Amino acid sequence: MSELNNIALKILSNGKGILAADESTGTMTKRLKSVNVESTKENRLLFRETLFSSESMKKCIGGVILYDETIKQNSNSKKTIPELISSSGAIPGIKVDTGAKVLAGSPEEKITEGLDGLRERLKEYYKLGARFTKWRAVYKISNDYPSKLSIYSNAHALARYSALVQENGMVPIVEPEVLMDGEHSAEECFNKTSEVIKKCYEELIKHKVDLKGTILKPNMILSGSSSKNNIDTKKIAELTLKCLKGSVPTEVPGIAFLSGGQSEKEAAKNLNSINLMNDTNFIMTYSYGRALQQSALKFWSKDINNIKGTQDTFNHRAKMCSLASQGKWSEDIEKK
Ligand code: 5MM
Repeated sequence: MSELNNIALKILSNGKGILAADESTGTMTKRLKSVNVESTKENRLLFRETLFSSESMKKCIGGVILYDETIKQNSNSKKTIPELISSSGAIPGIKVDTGAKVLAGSPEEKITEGLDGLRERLKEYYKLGARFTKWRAVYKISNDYPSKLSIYSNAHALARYSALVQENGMVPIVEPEVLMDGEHSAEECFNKTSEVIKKCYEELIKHKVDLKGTILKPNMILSGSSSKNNIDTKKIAELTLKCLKGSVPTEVPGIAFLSGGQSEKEAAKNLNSINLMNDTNFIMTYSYGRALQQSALKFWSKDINNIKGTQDTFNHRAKMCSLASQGKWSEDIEKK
């Protein structure tokens, strides 16, 4: 088994998933402002370090995606942040794209940038302790979108990124996020997501990426957030599995979903339904940002020195996600 495949399995197996704590400073500032906390370097570190030293890191979190600022910081215990994460048995990862920018040729859409100088940055991140990376492409759904241009150009960038990451001894997370925004139906989300994912693998294969050493981070198949035709969790699981079975090559070891604006509870419930029905060999787990952090952030904002209370709140969420990744979550456990 290849070293990269081992890393991917270590991150995703045994009821573990990924904590996406890679908000860029702009996004983190929005999150902190929403709970009336000033977005200083110290506060961003304090919140993140509080999560990274929680008990649930040992049982529920296989990998943490960091942002450039955080991977270079030291924790209170004088360990570097990657050392702190590794000390609980989790693997440090790093977001390496530089953001989604206007796509020339289709200005309503976005192309993710960051390929220039990437090889050099990867070498630096490896030295800092990263063993996996993340690159996120975003697609919106409407009558005309995503366009063929955005589907192709983002897939091409994801493939070039993945090849460079493997060249440097790390596992690339391939994140093509079809956004929830809009009035579209779940069937439209299914069709567009399938097209997007198939194109990504077409490009990854062309670029000779070893699929066994990659992780897919997709959206679940949901109806648009402004749609009036919501589908139930069973249908979400059915469509999500059908989409992934039809578009993801079997060599890929695992799939770690993004939460994409679902509530914490929805994200756990839907992942649980997916695992109850999972008849594939793919590990199906989480790579949640908001759906792991929201309640903890709210709690923390009331008293940023209440480390224990914040960690208890985070531990509960992490446990719910971990149970969901094994099909063992329930409404009753959620309330405890
Ligand atoms: C954690 O948020 C990441 C986005 O940060 P920027 O937009 O600032 O770059 C994001 O990529 C995240 O990893 C995924 O979208 C999953 O997060 P959610 O909150 O959707 O689970």
